[in-house]
Amino acid sequence: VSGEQGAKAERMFALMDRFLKNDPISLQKDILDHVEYTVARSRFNFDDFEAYQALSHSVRDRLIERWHDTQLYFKRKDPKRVYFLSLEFLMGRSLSNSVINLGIRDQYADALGQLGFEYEVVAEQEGDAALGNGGLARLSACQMDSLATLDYPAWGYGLRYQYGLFRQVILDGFQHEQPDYWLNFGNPWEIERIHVTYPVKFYGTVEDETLNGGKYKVWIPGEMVEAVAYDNPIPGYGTRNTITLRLWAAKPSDQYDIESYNTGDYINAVVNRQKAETISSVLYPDDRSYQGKELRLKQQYFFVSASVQDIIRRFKDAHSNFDEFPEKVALQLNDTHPSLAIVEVMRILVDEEHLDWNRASDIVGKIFSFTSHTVIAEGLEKIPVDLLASLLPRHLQIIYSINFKFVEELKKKIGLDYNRLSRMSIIEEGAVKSIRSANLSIVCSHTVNGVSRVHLELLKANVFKDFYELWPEKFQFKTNGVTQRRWIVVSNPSLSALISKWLGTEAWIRDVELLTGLREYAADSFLQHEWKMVRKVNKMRLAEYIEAMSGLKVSLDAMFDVQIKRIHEYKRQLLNILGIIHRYDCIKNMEKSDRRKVVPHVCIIGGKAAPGYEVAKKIIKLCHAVAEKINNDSDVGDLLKLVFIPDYNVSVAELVIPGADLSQHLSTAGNEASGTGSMKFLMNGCLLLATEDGSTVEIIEEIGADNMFLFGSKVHDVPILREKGPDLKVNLQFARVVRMVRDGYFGFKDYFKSLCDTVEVGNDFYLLGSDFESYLEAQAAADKAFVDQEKWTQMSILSTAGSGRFSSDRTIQDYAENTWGIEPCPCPF
Ligand code: GPK
Repeated sequence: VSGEQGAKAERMFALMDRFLKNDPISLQKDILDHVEYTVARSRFNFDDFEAYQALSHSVRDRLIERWHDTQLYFKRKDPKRVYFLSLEFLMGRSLSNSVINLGIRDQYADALGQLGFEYEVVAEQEGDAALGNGGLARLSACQMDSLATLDYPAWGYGLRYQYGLFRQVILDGFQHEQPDYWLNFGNPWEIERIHVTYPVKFYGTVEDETLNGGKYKVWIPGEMVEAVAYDNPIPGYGTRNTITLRLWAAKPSDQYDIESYNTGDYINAVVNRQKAETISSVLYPDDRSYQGKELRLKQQYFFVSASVQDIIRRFKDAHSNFDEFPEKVALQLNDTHPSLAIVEVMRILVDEEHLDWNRASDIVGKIFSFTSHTVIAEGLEKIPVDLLASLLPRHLQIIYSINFKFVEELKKKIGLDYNRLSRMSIIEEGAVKSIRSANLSIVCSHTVNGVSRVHLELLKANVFKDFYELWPEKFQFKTNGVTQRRWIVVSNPSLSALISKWLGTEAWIRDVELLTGLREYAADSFLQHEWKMVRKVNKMRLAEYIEAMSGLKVSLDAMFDVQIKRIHEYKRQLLNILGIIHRYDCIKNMEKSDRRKVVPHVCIIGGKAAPGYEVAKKIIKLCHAVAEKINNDSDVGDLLKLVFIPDYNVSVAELVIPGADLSQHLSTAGNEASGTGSMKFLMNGCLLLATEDGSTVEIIEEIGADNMFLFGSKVHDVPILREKGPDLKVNLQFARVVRMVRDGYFGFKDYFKSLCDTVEVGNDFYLLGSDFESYLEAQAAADKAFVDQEKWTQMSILSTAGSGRFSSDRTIQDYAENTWGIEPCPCPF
């Protein structure tokens, strides 16, 4: 830049410290400045939380520098970008992740130390950002980290809920839900963009309009709210690239009022205006049942409309011809929740940009890709037509048109097979006429992805069979992955240091395949010794947490045996608890002299139940009732303990996973689309006890079946077993433990009756009874392996060594190359 502009830029440049410095003195000064000017506390007197606030603002400054440079660079280069649309992002804490990705963790730890604070204690002050439910939402977060690290020009789009996933409080062993008003303590990780706003319309009518001889539809809305952008910078590791997660918040609109002010009731008019904000107020806490609620549909459309407007605005800043749109834009639908984006793009192109229908639909077909995360048909989302007709009348018309053209084409290909036509139609006729979001997504996307190999096979064979037969080339899979930055480097710093020491490099943090280099040393007694020490320290940390939380003292010599994930019948936490009852029963009936041979277990279970999911809530209560009995039985002592970890979330996972010896993944085969928790345990050298479901099948290929404890019916057995009906040869051990619960051995006899009914012969949909024997065998195999600590440690090292394929870096690179068609765009400087 030259001339006046250039002179101005130069003067600005000279006035600013370019860039912020990261030496210990500069960092200390920065922190103290933020204590004084941002937090407004005295620099002579501030506590751990205020230190956290100041520290995070100082980190934020550094993030912003890189974020500006990256955004400017992307703008200049104008590469094809991917827009990742997801209704849920489970980000957890940001501080440690940021300083590690920025490469300044140790410098900050030193700086804080000089100021008399301990880094770990300060970092613990941060609360979790829990804008999601479970695996699907955490996957989005891991993928954002990989997108940034691999320098892809990517944007995440979502909703800025004021209330995240509920806090789980346990009272008398029962789950209670409390609101998570997470913004109460401020959020230094977001940048409010008060000028980046878009109007989002709802309700109203559609009218015809003639303009320059063309006929168009005009949507006259009945309500309008404003979407305001909140940008969350996402730093990559080992790169300057820092991308954006843009979350939308709803605000009342100034252009259009919900309530007219003419009535003279000013106070009520203002109060009604404020209701607009409810759209982004609360996350739905049930991730699998679709209730056809208006607020949920409003949330979906709200975030999708704002995102699409933003994407089109950015495109139009640099281009005038929409035929170039697919060369610049890839839109990724994270499950069907954002599927209205398809319709919104159509609406804007046709109604507002006045493209003809075929041209618009051609563009749409080139930009969308869709990933499914579910296996079962009942899990597929449906939108009642009545609801859509009232909330988004124009979108309903567009969906009808899309469907009409699709069905016409389909008839040409498959003839008048009405059963098949009606199965494939986007519209479901029936008692409640509804839109099948998955059908809409498949019809309008160029690619449909599954989240593991078996998942794709199941989709092809079952729920998406008709579509697979029609368009086999559309269907792919990208096995899920998790980010080793958060799941090793942040959560397990000592293991991370040990790995780097033995590999002689930190390069695995970006190039995780290098972990295979550990295989060479798996039998090395020096590595084994150090490995065991690291694991012991992590177990100690976990034991301290358990004691602080529940008062229970646990033995570090015991096997820490963990199952943490959302509570669902298909994930079979009940199988685990029944197994624990069996273990308890065995110990009680054993000769005292035999007890020496028992491998002591600390069984740890954690997870939230959806507030309306009765069976899941009973499982939580049963876990507490059993724990109460076992933990107070002095006769059993350290041989068996059962702990329920309340309020399981990302930061609890970061603490629990590194301290686990064994982790359990018990889904009935064919029910878990992928599973990602197992990958985090694997990276941390925890052994898996699992069914051959979802991504476990691929984990077996990578680390070998002899390096884990597998059990249970296989994917293809399950339908046969279900078909076959009640198994007359009921496992006696299973019948006995269920009977113990039924008979009130753990109290609450009446309350547990319906829970016991779910696993009774003839009713046992998730096949706990049929898998019980094999489950106990796998448990016994794990116990046996644990006795040989040398062998166990070797298996543990081999688990970490084989975990590289399960990095989200691999998943994202595959998406980038084979689904989105985007290339890295590393920011220089
Ligand atoms: C799948 F369908 C859903 C859902 O609503 N929520 C959710 O967390 C999970 N998922 C799957 O259950 C896991 O198997 C999978 O690993 C994860 O999504 C990410 O794909």
